[in-house]
Amino acid sequence: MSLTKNPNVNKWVDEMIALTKPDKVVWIDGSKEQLDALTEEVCSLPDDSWDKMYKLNQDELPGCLYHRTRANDVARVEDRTFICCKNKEDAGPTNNWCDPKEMYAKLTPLYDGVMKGRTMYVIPYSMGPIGSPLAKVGVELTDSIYVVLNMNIMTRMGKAAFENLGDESNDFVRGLHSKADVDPEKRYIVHFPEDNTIWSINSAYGGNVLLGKKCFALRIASFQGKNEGWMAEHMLILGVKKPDGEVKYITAAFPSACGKTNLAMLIPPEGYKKDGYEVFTVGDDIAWMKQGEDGRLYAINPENGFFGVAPGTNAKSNYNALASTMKNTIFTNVALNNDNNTVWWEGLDKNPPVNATEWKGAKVNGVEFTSVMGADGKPQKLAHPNSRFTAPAENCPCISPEFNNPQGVPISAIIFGGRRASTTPLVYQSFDWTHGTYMGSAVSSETTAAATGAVGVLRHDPMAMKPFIGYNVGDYWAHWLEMGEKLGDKAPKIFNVNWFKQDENGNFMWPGFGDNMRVLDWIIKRCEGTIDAEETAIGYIPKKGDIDVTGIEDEITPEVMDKLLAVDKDLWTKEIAEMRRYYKEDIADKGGRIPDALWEQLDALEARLNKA
Ligand code: GTP
Ligand code: SPV
Ligand code: MN
Repeated sequence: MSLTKNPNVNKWVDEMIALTKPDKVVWIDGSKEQLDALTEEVCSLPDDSWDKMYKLNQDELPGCLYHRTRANDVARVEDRTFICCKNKEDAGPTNNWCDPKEMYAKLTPLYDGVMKGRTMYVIPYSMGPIGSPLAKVGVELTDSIYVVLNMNIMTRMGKAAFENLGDESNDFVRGLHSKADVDPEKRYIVHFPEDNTIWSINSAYGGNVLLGKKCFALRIASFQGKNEGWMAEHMLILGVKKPDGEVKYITAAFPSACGKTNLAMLIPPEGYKKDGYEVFTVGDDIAWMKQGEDGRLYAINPENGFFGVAPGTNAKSNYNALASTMKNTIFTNVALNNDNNTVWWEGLDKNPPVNATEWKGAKVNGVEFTSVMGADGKPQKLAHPNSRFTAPAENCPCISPEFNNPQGVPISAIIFGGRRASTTPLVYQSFDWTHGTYMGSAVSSETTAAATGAVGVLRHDPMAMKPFIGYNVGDYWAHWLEMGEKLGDKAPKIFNVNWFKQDENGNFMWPGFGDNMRVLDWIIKRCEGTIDAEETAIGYIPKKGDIDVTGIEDEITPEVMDKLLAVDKDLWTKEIAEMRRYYKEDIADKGGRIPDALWEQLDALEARLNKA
């Protein structure tokens, strides 16, 4: 029975029932009894069922569950992701586009009767704290219990979301998901921004099916933000508590699998801890930001949990993330240790289980699995490189006391970054907001396993939003410039970082992780105006000795620091030439409406570099 009187919701749900023809419809109220019953049901499915979940060792990992997706369904599929608005130009050159009428006509037969013999779950959810002026409501219809249980972790799910929507509002995002077919050629992740609608079919991977996340909170929300005067960004939000007790809030946009979760949960090095520094997590992936009454930019995390990359997560690299996964967490595509029914992934520790099940479901008893070579000639992995945990934010030992603050937190600095083996220094600061917007537009990064396709290829990923901007990228940049004008001298300062610079031997030069605190420290001091900087052609960089290396002097000698902060004229000349090509060929020539101010920034950067 429906959980709301809202006729807009009920009419749409009825239409989708008529289309997908489920045997049964269950409205998700979010109660413990209902979720417990669904957990029992999904864990009692036969082993070969696509929705099958397993209970893990309930003494060591209470409330934790395990799931494997199909081997061809383990990451976001950008080539099958569409923005369908009336005018092609409004989708712009970074999106696949199709006319909405045509796309509805193409997908309707795929959904027709797709839930016959299945149950439809109606999931009401809020992105953002219930009652926050920045929060928004979505409803996802799905035939997957795995999706319901994940949405329960990632969003504020249940009846309260309908109470927030009210009995009349039509301002909710309509999501329809079905996992009908394993054929990746029939997989579609489709957004209709002008209809507040998302249709996702034939995937079970998180980024494609937890529709509150990338689909709503970035692609649809970025479009809403443009129209309503706020911003939806692929950014973590953290608070740094300083020795004087003040907390400074920072957001950072890095592409997928480039270190947001890690930075958001950073543990400062010993010296900083002793001085009283502490880091609090507000969010690890998405920020919704709006100007507050005092004129500053405020951010909320629309999510309620972390959908984090498992490999590489360990007690040393990210203690807080690991601790977050110790209860009520869902693990997807990691390996099972069959001796004690717990989970394992590469980088967790140096003891891969021998009696294991690898991520595709094969038992590997008795063999040293990591010495088995795959078709690519590389050692096979027990866990998929994009295996993930879905963990409740409340589990995080360093969750911010402001996590549920409906007003959000005031942002002092915005950081861009990516994986760059060369060229980009460890840190630099923009001259102003407009220059910072240029810097964001110029982010490029080596690709990772978070999306299907080749890994390690340098690609442009403006503001780390390339796969997530729900409209024309040029208009998106214009929106950034407009926000800067509105914020004026209260705008956050803008920085760029690169934790991934490599030496001649291809090793990372910077220790990263907790030691990134040393860079945050410089950034905060720049925001406070308490530290000077060196002006270069590309922006402000730290003066010699201004990045504190106490405790890592052996590794980060002055020579290494010089290399980390170097602005190499030849490399930057190439970078600028590539940016001209990118702006012109990839964006402007393909209908990207680049604001004049950004072309001027590129010209000015080139002129400064030529003079240097
Ligand atoms: P998404 O969830 O896909 O958006 O990823 P993310 O940006 O949150 O990335 P995450 O923090 O999960 O890190 C991805 C990978 O980068 C992991 O393998 C980390 O171990 C690695 N990583 C994170 N921070 C650092 C760092 O400072 N230095 C180095 N070298 N690696 C890092
Ligand atoms: C990303 O790829 O940026 C993620 C994981 O955060 S997913 O939700 O799958 O998009
Ligand atoms: Mn992400």
